[in-house]
Amino acid sequence: MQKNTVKIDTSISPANIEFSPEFNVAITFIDRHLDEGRSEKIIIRATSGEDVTYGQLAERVNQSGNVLIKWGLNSGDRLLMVVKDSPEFFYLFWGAIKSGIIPVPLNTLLRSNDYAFMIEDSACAAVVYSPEFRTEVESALTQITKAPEHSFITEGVSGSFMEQLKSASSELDASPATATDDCFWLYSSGTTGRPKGAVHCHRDMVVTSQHYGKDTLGVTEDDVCFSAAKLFFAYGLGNGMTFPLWSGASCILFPERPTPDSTFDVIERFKPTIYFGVPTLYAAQLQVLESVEGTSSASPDLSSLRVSVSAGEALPADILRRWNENTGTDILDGIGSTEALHIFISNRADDIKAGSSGRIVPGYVAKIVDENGKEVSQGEEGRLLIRGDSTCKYYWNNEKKTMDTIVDGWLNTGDTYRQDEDGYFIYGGRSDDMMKVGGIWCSPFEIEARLVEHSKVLEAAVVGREDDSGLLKPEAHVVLNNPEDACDDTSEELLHHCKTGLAPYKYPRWFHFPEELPKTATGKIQRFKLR
Ligand code: 3UK
Repeated sequence: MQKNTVKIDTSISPANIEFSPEFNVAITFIDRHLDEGRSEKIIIRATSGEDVTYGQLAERVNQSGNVLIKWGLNSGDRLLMVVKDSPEFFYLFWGAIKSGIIPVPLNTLLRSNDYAFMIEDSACAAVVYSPEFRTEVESALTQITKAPEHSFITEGVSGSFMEQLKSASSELDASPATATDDCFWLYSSGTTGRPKGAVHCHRDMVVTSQHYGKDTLGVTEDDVCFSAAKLFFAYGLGNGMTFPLWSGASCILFPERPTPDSTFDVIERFKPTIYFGVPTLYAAQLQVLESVEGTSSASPDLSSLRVSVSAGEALPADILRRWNENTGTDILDGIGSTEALHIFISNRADDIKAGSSGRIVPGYVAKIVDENGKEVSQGEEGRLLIRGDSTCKYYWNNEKKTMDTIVDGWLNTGDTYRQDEDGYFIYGGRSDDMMKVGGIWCSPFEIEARLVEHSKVLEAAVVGREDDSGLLKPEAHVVLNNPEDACDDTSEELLHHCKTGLAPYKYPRWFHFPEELPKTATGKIQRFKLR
């Protein structure tokens, strides 16, 4: 087989994917399109107004790789990216991979102490960030003892990455790699401890894009993908970047906060065929759709959509039903994870069961086991383990978590599942205390830790409680030093305290002020009693 190529045999299911012995994934995702005649086709439509063709993308990826090399980055070095959804994200990510540098896209909603941890944990050679995230990133850089050698702003200042890119050479040879060499990382949140860097290899994006993107979702060259979930999430990275690239399709990049109004506006203006959201956003969008019904305001025009996708947390059956009623199209719920890179159990356009996560995606194997690791019988709940060729090899710098999570090639999802009588997978909650809020990890311990920093708080317990749409949100039970402080003003004060110290989505939606918390004889808080 020719260097840097991949052979896909779709005559069998799951499709067989064969990699050439030397394989750098940037070639098949970026350079391949020039040989396939797509140079003039638009890959990126940025909502800021900029369009990028496949030809321009390939050229700028090469220029980007050359800038990174000029900065002194070497093969194997980590490049942390705090970058908004924009063409630069593509240039940096693929320019790094093509030159053997490991890009690590980070959640742009985090705070300086989170960034400080990841800068130190990754021992990265450089951090690159959009001007919007300057305050938090620069503050992180001053907090750490050993700052990375380089830090750069993507655009808008003299000497920025984009400025340097313009004068860089557009010739770049791919750094030699194999399909199973380390390629990029994604950080995933932990229950109590710090985020863990999931290390993915060159083949992983091919595997998810083929087995899920093409063979499950049916992305074709004619599709236009719009992901409300940002590129730094594994979910958004597939939806908004690797799936369109793999199929020769296009994507819409929207750097702002996804709200019902902003997402409807993007859909009306850019006419995507596939929309990728999360349950909380679908619930908010439905509120808008249902409130304009019977009024004189026009309903947003969503007629370009052929299908939508939901992931991040379970999609309540009622949201699917109402979306279908309001738009005439379906939402395909599927469960994925950062460790698996994308969705491994999913509904399909021709096979939907509302309230379920669907069936296994071809190319993956699932089993549901009891606490002794023995498979449970059909219908019984247990812990979901999966296997497939896109799962991360290990967590960086964290052997213990790696050993707990990846056992004999099986990935422990940490989720409780059962298979119903028809074989559909039904979500039954987490096996740890973590919760998903708006599809994003939220650790109750982290919110509790912030609450107890407040001078009025003695102790706190945070649990997940379902809102009106059946979606989990944090609820705080706070014991005050002075019980007489219990009032709405204190709730407001604590809310403000959380919103300033934590990522903006990690705040309790409800406050209660009990006199004490339920505890075991040994003093452990009994969260299940609060739930
Ligand atoms: C939960 C779901 C029920 C579940 C993700 C699609 O969410 C993604 O990755 P994360 O690492 O979280 C993984 C965990 O989230 N979850 C995700 N989807 C569902 N629970 N129904 C669902 N449909 O606890 C899982 O273990 O943030 C989603 C694609 C790529 C992803 N990384």
